[in-house]
Amino acid sequence: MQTARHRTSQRRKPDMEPTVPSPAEKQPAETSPVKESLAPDRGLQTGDYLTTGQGVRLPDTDHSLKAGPRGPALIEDFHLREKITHFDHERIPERVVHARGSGAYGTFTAYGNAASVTKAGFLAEKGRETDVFVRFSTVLGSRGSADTVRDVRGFAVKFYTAEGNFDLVGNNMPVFFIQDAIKFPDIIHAAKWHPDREIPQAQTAHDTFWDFVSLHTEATHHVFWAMSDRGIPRSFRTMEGFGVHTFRLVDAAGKTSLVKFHWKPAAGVHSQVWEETQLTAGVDPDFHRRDLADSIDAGLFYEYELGIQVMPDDADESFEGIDLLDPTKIVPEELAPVQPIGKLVLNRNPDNFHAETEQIAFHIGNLVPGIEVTNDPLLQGRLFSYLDTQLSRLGGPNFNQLPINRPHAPVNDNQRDGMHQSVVHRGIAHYLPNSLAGSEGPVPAGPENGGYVHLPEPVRGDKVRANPVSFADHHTQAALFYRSLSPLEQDHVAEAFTFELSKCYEQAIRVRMLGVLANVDAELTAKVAAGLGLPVPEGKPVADVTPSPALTQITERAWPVTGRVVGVIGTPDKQTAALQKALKAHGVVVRVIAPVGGEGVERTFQTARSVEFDAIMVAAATTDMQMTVLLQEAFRHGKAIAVHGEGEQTLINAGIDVKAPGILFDPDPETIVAALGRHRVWERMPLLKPRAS
Ligand code: HDE
Repeated sequence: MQTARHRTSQRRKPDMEPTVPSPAEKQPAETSPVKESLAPDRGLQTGDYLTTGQGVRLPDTDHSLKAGPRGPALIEDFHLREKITHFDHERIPERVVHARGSGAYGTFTAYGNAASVTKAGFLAEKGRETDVFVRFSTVLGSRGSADTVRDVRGFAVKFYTAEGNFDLVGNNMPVFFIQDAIKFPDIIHAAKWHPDREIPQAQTAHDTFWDFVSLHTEATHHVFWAMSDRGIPRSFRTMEGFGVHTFRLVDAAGKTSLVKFHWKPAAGVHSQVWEETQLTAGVDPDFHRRDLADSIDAGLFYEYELGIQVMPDDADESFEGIDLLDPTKIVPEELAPVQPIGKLVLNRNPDNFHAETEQIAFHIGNLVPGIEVTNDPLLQGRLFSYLDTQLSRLGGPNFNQLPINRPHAPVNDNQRDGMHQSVVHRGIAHYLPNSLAGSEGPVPAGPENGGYVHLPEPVRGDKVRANPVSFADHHTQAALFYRSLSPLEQDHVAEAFTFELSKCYEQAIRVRMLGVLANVDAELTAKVAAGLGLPVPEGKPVADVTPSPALTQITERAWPVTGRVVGVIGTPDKQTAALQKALKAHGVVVRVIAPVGGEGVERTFQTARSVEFDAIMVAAATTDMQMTVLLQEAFRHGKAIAVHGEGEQTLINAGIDVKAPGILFDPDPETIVAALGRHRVWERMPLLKPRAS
């Protein structure tokens, strides 16, 4: 039987048509298939007919060549062998960390004020626009794991600048687990799945992770971030990004500063709640990547500002007592404000996940003049790792020729040959110095011609395997972070530690980790110990810290609501239709949820789940069990619920207290927008039934 696809292609080009091109069909010389195949972005997918990889036209791709209809298959079937062989090799190794990700293209526009600290043109030149590709990722899970797990998120940005590629390969947390790159294999071995069964997937709630962390206190500050709401972002649109390390910027006059890079989301920093993340992982494992792609398709672009904290480049490379080479420390924004230096808008989806998002190769050593690295020992090791890992992931040294990795600046590197070489290099003198290439060949560029000249820093020291003493305090900034959070966020941290440690099998690990917490904060330790049913250990909690208000994400501020999703239960009437129109004008996505499908209905009672929506509007009476669950979850997760007409009865049927905060009767659009802008109805959260102790 023929497939639909086969029939379609037959309709377009009936079988009786000649399979060899007529003279009129032959393409003119300037667009010959040979030339097209050399245009790297076009690939080989040209012409009207299905062909083999060798360009031979094919009459049938559904039946292998057999000795009679009942077989056996014949080895001379070059089409069968080629098709299956290619398929057998379609996958490449996933990234050893950050395997699951999704990305988008965008434009970065410089404000120009960074000229005071760097000569890097894409930052210093006011109004200069630079193409970028951003890949967001989780760290621990495999490529097919869920988006909404508790984990660090990667925030890697490739700037295709006129001076060459610059990669800012950051995370959504400003600190890291370890201080020295040599421990990276250890922490990742401990954090990923257990090697015997490859479980658990994409999470840290297991013995080896907490074993490592409890034995290795430099991870303490980082796990506080991971256990906080930062570990479960609402979307990539609502998370900050951090360069983590301190970089050294050089201005046009050669003056240097130490800086930390920050991405500030225009939409504010918002997270899911824990139960919501778990439900989402089942209902829509692609929640974050879907939101990114759908938002861009709808023109609801993600926006961020790039900012820098600027610190003087003093001899001891520290600021206000904080060692700037220690990647487990932040510089509180109150001590060094984040100064915005440019804007990033993500405005184009990739066309092909494999070619673009999967094959993009970031490298922390992709630097341009005006940006230098520091001696942060974590950063130093990364300078080795990123190039190296591409050799096994992308299969050889020519991955820079892939369209997604190719600089938007001229490349003339004298590199030749190697696996998957796609350039037909000309000439014989691919070395320097030479007297044969004449004016064709590349010449070294001094600083006057934009050459990258490393800062001539003196380097001297005894060979040692040791850390500076200033790296030794592993607890103060964990306390600083925890005590800067709102009480609700602090509760979430306590619940997350309790949940994760409860998932360990070994009691000794729980006890040891409680001992670590006891050296940070007594109240937190008591809460976690109570949850675990363990005695509160003695410790030396951090005494006084000055909190950093910039670290809390629950504030009075109402943020822009672009891309937020409101679910409307019931067929819209005139009143709700007007409300929907007004919400859409704010960039809110409105989805109608009706008993069955029909025009304008995007979800049915059977397919809708609460986790897809940031707020709900109930405009119909129903006792449908799934709507009851949806409303109860939305209520429990602190989402605003707008009520129209018979909708009140639906809430009562679901057992929801209609007098609770955030139940909005016949609200005008501005009231809903204000509620969405605060992300959740925070006042409702403490009133929800506390967990039985
Ligand atoms: Fe990475 N990291 N990393 N990392 N990292 C990789 O590179 C590594 C670190 C980060 O979307 C790998 O191409 C070492 C810090 C992101 O493609 C690998 C160390 C930060 C991504 C690698 C670190 C990051 C990676 C795996 C300790 C935040 C995803 C595949 C010295 C500032 C990039 C690849 C993408 C990916 C090594 C620590 C961020 C193996 C050895 C700190 C966002 O090269």
